[in-house]
Amino acid sequence: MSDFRAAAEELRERLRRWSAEYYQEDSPSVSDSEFDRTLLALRALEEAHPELMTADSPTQRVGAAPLKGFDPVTHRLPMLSLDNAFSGDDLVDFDRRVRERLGVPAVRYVCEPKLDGIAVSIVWEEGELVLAATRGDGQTGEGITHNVRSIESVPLRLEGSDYPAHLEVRGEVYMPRAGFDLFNRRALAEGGKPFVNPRNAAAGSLRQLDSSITRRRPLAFCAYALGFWEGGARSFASHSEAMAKLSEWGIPISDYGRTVESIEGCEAYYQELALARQDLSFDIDGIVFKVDAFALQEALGSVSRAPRWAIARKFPAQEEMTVLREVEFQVGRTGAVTPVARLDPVFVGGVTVSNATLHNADEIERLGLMTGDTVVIRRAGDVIPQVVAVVEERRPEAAASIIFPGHCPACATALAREPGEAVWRCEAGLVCPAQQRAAIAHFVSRRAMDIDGLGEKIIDQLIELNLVATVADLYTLEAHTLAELERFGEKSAENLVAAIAKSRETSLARFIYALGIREVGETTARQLATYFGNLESLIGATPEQLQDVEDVGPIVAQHVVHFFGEPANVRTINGLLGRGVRWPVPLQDEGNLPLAGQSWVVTGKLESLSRDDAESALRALGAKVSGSVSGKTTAVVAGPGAGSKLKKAQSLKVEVIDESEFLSRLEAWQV
Ligand code: 9MJ
Repeated sequence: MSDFRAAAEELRERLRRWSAEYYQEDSPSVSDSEFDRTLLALRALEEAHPELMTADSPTQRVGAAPLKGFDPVTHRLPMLSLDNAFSGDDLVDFDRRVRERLGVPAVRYVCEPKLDGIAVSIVWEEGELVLAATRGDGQTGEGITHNVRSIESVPLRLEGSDYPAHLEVRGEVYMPRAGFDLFNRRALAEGGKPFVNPRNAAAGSLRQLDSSITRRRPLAFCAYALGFWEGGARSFASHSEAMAKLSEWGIPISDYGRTVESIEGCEAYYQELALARQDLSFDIDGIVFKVDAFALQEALGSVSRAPRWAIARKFPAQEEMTVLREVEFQVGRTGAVTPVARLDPVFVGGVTVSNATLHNADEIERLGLMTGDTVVIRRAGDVIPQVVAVVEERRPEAAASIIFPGHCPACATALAREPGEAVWRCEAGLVCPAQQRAAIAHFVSRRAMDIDGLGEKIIDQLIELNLVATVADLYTLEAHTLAELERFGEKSAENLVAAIAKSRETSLARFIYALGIREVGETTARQLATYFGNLESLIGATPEQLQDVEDVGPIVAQHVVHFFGEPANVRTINGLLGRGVRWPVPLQDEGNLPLAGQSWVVTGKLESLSRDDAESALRALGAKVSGSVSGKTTAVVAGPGAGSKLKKAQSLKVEVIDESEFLSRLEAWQV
């Protein structure tokens, strides 16, 4: 028994310490999910042993006690927090409870992104902003009127005239991502301490006693609830109606709010936003679902901390903390030396991460990183994991400085750095085994020559045994030689030879991309292929001619000229052509293609074909496919989950079509 008591007290102590770091110091030393897990553990313990419950347990509180230095503000209605759902099943349970209590077959819900900032209450009297406060412990918050007044998007005076005499609105103050990046860059440049994430940045900015500091922070506000209101002729039947009204009065509301007729709509909305999440201009950590009708909200009521009529479904955490064990220095295809963080494995953004790129020496310095440090890892969507911050409070005694090597770790050539560049390079070229290996790995990769079955381990063996020195040598490999390699059987040797043979039939664009010319990615390779039409013209092109190609500037032109000026590269190309690598000569004049001269954008998730395939189809029809919407965009193909690109298209009045319309047009164009 006393063991449980001691365990509960220890969990409470830990949570109190973390709460203070989070709410008072805006500098948490644990991730949100670690905090949530600990809180859940304590709650489970208290539920199983109710005699252990204490009145001041962190499980009984909504947020934090008011900070000193700010006037306390008592909320006329308590400011509640939200219960969490962590799965689709939790959401279905929520809906079932709601329907059973109300005795109805289906409920209309409002869906809203859950902003990751800090909750505030703002009061307008006769249309004038008179008071703003944080949530605090839900009953009493901190008066932060001056600070909220300094936020641009908060109206000091309401528009229109039909607002209640006393209007309290609740919402979130948050820092949009762009502002956060800018703010942190500035803080670092001025020798200050960056914030770990936009939420802490917003909280820290709002809790400034000096509102001129708040004014300089890029904060925004979004309303999501009515608080206490009275006076005037208005009444509101539903949340969605109230939000629309707030917007008319000039109060910012979410652009992404939507009403749905049942829980199935909630699930679809969740999936849509989960996809669009990474393209939003602000951080969200989940979706909030609310019963729309106020009469039904009232009938459902609240429990101590949270309303019964709302729930927040959290996304899997995108940030976690883990320990940096060591830094390895990898030499890439172009000789660039990249530091790679080796981490204690951590589950973040839906996958287990044990490596993260550190980009370059400047980045290590910017982060102030040492081995042994606890670091914040972020993995958003399918973006590669990043180390975004160091938790200095957790630095162990034995932490060690990270020393960037002066020589290539693969061939010992002294590293060089061009003026103004962040990257250190090994300039040994294909003499360096690391670059040789990377060049071959790139050449065979799926989007280049697409040779299946040639992993890095096999490439290493081929180089070591002197079977392959350049990519042209791949086409001389025979099955019986390959069968001798480690972990290779006759069958896999034959498969690899067949895959190599098949790759001989390629396209000019893939071939150019596969060569691995610096700064020539897939798009540039495609543009070069389209513009020059054949390899001879490209090899003979002058820098001026190259710069006539879209997106090719002086630097890329220089890299191309330099590449073809290297006799070794020309020898390799001749070797490839001599061994049968070829591509079809374009038959059709580009200008006659149905979408010639048009620019298209594909966004969101498509059902019956991948985004890549949709883009390839458009290109084959002569269109240029772009990653961003502008006034020059001809049309946008938008699937579910389309976010900022769709909005931009709508605001620019660019034509937007859905997948089924796109498919029927494809059919029409292809005849
Ligand atoms: C956030 N954080 O975006 C609520 N919230 O409603 C939204 N929070 C909320 N609603 C009632 N969209 C209590 C909290």
